[in-house]
Amino acid sequence: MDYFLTEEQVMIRDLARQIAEEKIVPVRRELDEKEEFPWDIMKVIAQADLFGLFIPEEYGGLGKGSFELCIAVEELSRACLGVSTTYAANALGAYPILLFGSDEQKKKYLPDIASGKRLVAFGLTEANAGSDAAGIQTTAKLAGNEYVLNGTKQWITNGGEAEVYTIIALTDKTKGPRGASAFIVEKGTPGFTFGKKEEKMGIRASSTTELIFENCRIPKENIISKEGVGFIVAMKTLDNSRGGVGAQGVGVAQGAFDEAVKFARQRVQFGHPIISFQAVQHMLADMATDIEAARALVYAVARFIDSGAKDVTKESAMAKVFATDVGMRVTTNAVQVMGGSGYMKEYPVEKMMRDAKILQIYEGTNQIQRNVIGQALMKKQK
Ligand code: COS
Repeated sequence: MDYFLTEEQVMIRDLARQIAEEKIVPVRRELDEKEEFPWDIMKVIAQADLFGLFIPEEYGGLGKGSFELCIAVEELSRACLGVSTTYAANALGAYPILLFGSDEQKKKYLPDIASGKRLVAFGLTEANAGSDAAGIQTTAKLAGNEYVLNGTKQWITNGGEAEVYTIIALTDKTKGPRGASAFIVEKGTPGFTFGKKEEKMGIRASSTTELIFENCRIPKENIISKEGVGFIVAMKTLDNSRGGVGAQGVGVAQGAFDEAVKFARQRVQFGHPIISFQAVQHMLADMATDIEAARALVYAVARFIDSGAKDVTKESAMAKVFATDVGMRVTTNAVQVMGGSGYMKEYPVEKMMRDAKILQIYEGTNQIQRNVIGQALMKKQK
């Protein structure tokens, strides 16, 4: 379907598609098997200027928005969710600075993020604070001109590989979410180390580690905004990034669908290509419809975010939940259409199905997204 992209948006899409086809597809299986971080591909993405898409020009970016970011994420996700997660998590890590950072912080960090010189990661989740994000226990105590951080963040995408970390920690333990604050912590700061790299079912090219803070002292100026607004920083960050997770769902679904159609045209059973059987056609028809509906919603929400709308919480949750459920459903059905072949590593759809599962879990489970949508509906009724 024609989404009336501008010439520039078509260029971004084509560039991301070219990187996906030429640089990612040939190595995705190996990256998955070896759990290898895709540094070579990150360098290509940096050279193509795609890290700076959503960063304002005054801070070295291209000055585009969520929409362009979603287009790039979708194309990379068509080839490999492990790679696209690495790329998209960088935006997630940058949003706290972009949305709430001071001009000095933006000047200091955003140009390197835009150029791809430094990767960023976002640290909110902890062992006992996943869906219950307000339950974090990591603390940041002011001591003179420094904050002292203690605690452990869990399952942090780009952990160990990123140079810059945006971290949510409690400056006042008695106040719950209102006692949380956001900080910038650089790799190499004494007292800041990484746990082991997690072994995952999917997105195995991406890095996932613990972040361990033991009396880690950072300059007072590294607080983002001010004490007490860390939870808002985290929630607004997620409001901005969840559409991108939706774009990952669209991309992986499209990638798996393309494989399923190609296979169904070639595979002959009972004397006919299996695509000629109505049972297969119906599955493919549902997959195609799902993908188009998900894409339309993700694009609409990304444009809504870029319009500067104040409250996008409900809509970004809708894009995330719908498009990632589509991602799971379509990849699962692509395996089904391809039968035994779909289950084999020789074809990419088994990896796509494994990869897609995380989309229903990270950046807030799809059950939490439904809570968020429900809460918003309740508020509107008041
Ligand atoms: N924008 C601005 N403020 C928000 C907000 C948003 N999107 N969502 C919540 N808040 C505010 C609330 O208004 C409330 O403020 P007050 O204390 O001033 O009233 C505060 O934050 C706490 O909100 P709430 O009471 O809804 O928090 P809960 O403890 O019930 O938790 C959340 C609900 C939103 C945290 C939960 O539904 C959620 O999203 N969990 C998933 C977290 C997540 O995505 N983790 C992934 C980690 S990053 S990969």
